[in-house]
Amino acid sequence: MRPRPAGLSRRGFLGVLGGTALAAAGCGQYAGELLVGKAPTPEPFRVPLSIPQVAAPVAPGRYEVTQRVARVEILPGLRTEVWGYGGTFPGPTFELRRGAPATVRVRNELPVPTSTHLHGGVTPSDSDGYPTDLVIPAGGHAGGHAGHAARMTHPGEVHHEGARDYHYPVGQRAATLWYHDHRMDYTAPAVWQGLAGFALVRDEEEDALPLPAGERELPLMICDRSFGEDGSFLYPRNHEGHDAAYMAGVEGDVILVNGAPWPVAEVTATRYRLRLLNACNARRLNLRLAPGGRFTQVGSDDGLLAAPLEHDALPMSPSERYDVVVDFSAYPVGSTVTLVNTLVDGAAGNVMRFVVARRAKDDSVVPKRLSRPPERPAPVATRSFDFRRTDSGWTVNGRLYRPGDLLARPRLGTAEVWRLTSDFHHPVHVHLAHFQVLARNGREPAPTDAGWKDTVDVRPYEVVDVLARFEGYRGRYMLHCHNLEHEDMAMMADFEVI
Ligand SMILES: [Cu+2]
Repeated sequence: MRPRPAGLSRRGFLGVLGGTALAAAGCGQYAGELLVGKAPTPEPFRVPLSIPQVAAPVAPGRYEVTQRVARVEILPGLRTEVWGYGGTFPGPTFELRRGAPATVRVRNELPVPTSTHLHGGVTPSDSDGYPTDLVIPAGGHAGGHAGHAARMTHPGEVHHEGARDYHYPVGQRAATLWYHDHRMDYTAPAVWQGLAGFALVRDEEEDALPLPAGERELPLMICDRSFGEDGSFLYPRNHEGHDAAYMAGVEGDVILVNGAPWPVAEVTATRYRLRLLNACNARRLNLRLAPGGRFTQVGSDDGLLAAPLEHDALPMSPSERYDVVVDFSAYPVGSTVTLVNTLVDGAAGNVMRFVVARRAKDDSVVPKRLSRPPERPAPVATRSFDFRRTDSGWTVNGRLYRPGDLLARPRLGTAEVWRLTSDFHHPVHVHLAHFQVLARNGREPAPTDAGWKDTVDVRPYEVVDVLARFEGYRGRYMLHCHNLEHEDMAMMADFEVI
């Protein structure tokens, strides 16, 4: 391992780290730097898969959730302190319906401020989880917190004391969304500590499809974590800010699905719908089924495809989602099917296992026509966004993020081509605007780029053109790298829909 320079502030990490380490990381499949855990590695495929609880409304269209510290068993026999929505990791799943607005009151009982972003949500600007729009912990704890420096305040910071309401009109198509913390400078450690969950939007178009449902529809949040000897989450952040050894991003050595290490799920020999989410801070995945098999993709980040697509492998950068159907009747009863990540050898190359337990009746079908997604509108402008490490850090168009600095002012109701370029692996996420990938390096995008998306994997020295639709609301939004360490190190930019 490289020696770790001590005590570097967010803006002080430069200079210390030579170009060599980054160059080495950039040319491989690894987006981040591995943090080696100290707890005994659990035996894979022993812990049963669990499905997050569905949030119950307190009144029609109204939810309340409290962010709090909890101690949960993740590694068998050990306790891990998590920061969870509802005290769970993942947080509860919000089942939303198109056309049914929802208000979620988030109460903060954590030792730190928070800001909640509904990822993929077409949300009014003031409920979008802007990084300086903060819920200050109940009891007025607005200062520093254990192990971290006293909190900097940012110009224009907004404070909600103890709790606030987020308003979600839910005017969008059925899709697999997720929510997570989005606070300025601290998103990566807060999400690592557990602040993430699913939000599933459903609609009539989806209801009419005979896709697998009920117990045969599994939301699967995949993330990596490293653990201390006592079972605590390890995270390489020193008292002054980011640890420069992890400038590329933090990768854990234990793979969790819905908060369980390398879990196992019993399935019947029927079709299952898997809603896959890469919720890792920095780790990219390339998912396959072993001993073989195909994924039938029915949806992308932000909704159902027009028609299903077959894939042998699913490349997933942080925050991308794939909505797929796997037909377990293709495997003998009694056999096992393992979801693997082919980008890495060893334990972290496993994700989870399915055991095909018995035959069962299956009325589900994947129809040839799934939905009528919005057409691609004609673009009215082209803009370029370059994601790059410069002498000042991780930048967008050469700039470190400053709240309020606008890089673009697209018009509501129009579409634009956004050209995304990079020097490294940068999963680029755009708030509000859904997009389609038009081209990679001037050529046809990959079959796995299909559909309306909000996050695209921009690989080292790649040029990715996307067509973004600015629909829904005027106001201030952002685009940023969803490698959460890059994001915290200022690889973000604001735009305003006018
Ligand atoms: Cu990045």
